Order: sequence, then C-alpha cells, then structure tokens
Amino acid sequence: MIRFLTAGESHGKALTCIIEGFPAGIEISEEFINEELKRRKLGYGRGPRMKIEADTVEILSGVRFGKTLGSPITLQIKNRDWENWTEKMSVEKIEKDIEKIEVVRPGHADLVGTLKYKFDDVRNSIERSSARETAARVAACAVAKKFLSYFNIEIGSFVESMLGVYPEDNFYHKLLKNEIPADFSASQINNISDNFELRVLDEEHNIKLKEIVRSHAAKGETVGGTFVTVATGVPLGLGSYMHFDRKLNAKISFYISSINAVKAVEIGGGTICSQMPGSQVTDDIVIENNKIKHLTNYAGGIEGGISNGMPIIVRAAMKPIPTVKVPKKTINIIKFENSETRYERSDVSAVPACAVISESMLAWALSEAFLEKFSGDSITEILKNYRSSQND
Ligand code: EPS
Repeated sequence: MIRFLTAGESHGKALTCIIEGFPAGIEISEEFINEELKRRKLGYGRGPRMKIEADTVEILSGVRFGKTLGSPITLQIKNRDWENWTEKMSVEKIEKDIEKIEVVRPGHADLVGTLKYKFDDVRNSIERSSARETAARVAACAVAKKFLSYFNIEIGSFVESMLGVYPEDNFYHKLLKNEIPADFSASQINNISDNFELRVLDEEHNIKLKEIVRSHAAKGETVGGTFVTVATGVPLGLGSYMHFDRKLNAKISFYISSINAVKAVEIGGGTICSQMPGSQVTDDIVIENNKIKHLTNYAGGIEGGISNGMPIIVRAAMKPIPTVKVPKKTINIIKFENSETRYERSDVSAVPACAVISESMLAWALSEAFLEKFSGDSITEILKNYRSSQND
C-alpha cells in the first residue's frame, strides 16, 4: 500500500511530505517534480503569492543516483514568503504582541477550525487549511505520475466552464461519445491546455473565460468552474466490486473531492447520464479486430467499480474561492458579535490550478489501485507481472 502525508503551514518555513510504498527503481528527479509544481502555480486569476513563490522541490530522502530506493521519500518545498512572516509564524514563543485575527471568513475553515481547536486567533485555522498545502500534494503525486508512466498511463486535464460558459465544441462531450482517435493519449490534452492561461482547449474559450475572471476581479468577486481530468492507458481490472471501499470510482471521488473548494465529482457522464434514458447512455460493447471495445464512454472507463480499459473521465466542480472583497455578513468569533468580512490576500480564480491538482490526485488513486493488483518491490518486478498479465 502506498501512502503520503503532507505537513506545513501556508506561511510557515516549508511544506514537506513523506511518501511511502512505491517500489525501488523508479527514475525520479527534482526537475520532473518541479515541472508539475510549475503547472500548479500558473493560471490567470492567481493571487500575488504565486509571484513570490518559486515552488521548487528538494528531495531529502528515498532517492539515490536518480532512482527510488523503496524507502520513504521526503520532499520539501521552501516557502519564500516565510521571510515576511518570521514573527507572525514564529515557532518559538515571542515577546512582541502579534495582532490576532478575530473575524472569520465565511466559506473557509475559519469558523469551524477556530471553534473546534479552541483557538483565540483565526490565523491558526487559516494557515493549515490554505490551499497552499496542495503544492506538497502535487510534489508527492508527481512520483505517482512517474510510476504510472512506466505502464503508459497518462493523465491530463482541462478547464471546461466558468459561470455557466462552456466551449462551443466541448471536448468533454467528445470523450463521452468516444469521438476521439484510437491512439488518443491524455498528454495530448495537456499539450494544448498548458498553453492557455485558463487551461482550456481553444483560444476563443480562453478569451471568454479570461474576461469573466478579469471583470469579476474588478468587482471584488471570485469565480469557480468545472474541469475535466482524463487518464488513458489504464488497463482493465483496477478496483473491484467486491466491497464498497474497493471500487475505483469511489477511490477517485474520495481523492478528488479532498481538494480544497471542490464540491462535486462526476465519473464519466455523471449528471448528464442522470438526465437521459438508459439506452442512450449505456455504452455498447462490440468486438472489433478481435478486441473488446466500448462504442461510447459515458461510464467514464469504470463499470462495476472496475476499470474497463477505456479512458477514465472525471469531471469536477470547484466553488468560487470564498475570499471576496464584496462585504459579507460574518462574526467576530472572539468578541462574539456581528461583523463584516475582512479581506485576506487570495486568488480570484484557481480553477486551472485545481485541474492540475486533480491530475495529481487521480494519479495517486490509480497508483494505489494499480499496486493493489500488480504489486512488487521493484519496478522491474512490477513491469514483469504487468506485461505477463497483459499477454494472457
Ligand atoms: C496558495 C497560497 C495562498 C493563496 C491560496 C493558494 O497564499 P496566500 O494565502 O499567502 O495568498 O494564494 O490559498 C487559498 C486560496 C486559500 O483559500 O487558502 C497556493 O500556494 O496555491
């Protein structure tokens, strides 16, 4: 079993993570992880913090001469902004009076965290619940992505919509109808989306979404949106219908819905399927060139909780980041009185970044399911098991 743990506060010294359970022999480098981190940092609508941070990783353990050892891998991303927060985020007790935050921001973990942990300063909640933590996740899951690449499993993503504005020619619908080339791979998606500031798939849609973000930023608003994550090359047989917590769709939903501000996860056609009669969204199965094939992919590559060899399709929705400049009703939790919101530096939109984080979480979910089926101590052993199973 693989697992990982992240640590670190948003304005603390660093984010770290420990990853455990990957086999020995996977080629991994700081450069590879940094490429993933760079993708998370980009996108039109990000806050000023992203200009401060380098988001580069240091591998502290588990790798020797460029290959994993099978031992726990420790990764560290230093927070450059830390130098501006040494007093406010001091680990040691300090004499100086640091102003406490008393007003909670609705929609964040401010209220619940402050009450749950009996804090007298909302800052204590803000720090760990910040989406800054996802940088550590992306770093950890880069190892999962690299592992999957040995089996030609690729993961890509794109932003689909914002405020109900969808692309004219929606690639999500093409994926569901399986109107994609036979040799389609998920990296082809990123080859396009990574070039657009909003991580969409065409220029016109990029212009429209950019204008949505720009105009809402000017009004002190924020915007969420939907995004689609796709994995190709996933073999048939990952997951199981034998028990609820072994279902691949359940695993994927769990991981993706854990991303900050994600409020909905759909597998394949999801909501669309719920609005159509059964015969129209049940994927026909045929034999073509001596191979089993599904004609459409409304199931999103998963039937009965098990991958069926088709691309895995996940659509998810991110709510707008709740830190808005528009005043909202809230409370001063310390004085226990009504108040208006205070503004904490934030993003106007982080949907493009959220899609990248979703790729990471999907990579983790698939690696977990893959290693449950094809386990081994070294990548060589797993490759051997995998290849022999594919030739059956
Ligand atoms: C983020 C860093 C944070 C925020 C954002 C994500 O930096 P700061 O709080 O210093 O501006 O920009 O966090 C949130 C949107 C949030 O809700 O906490 C990052 O590295 O992604």
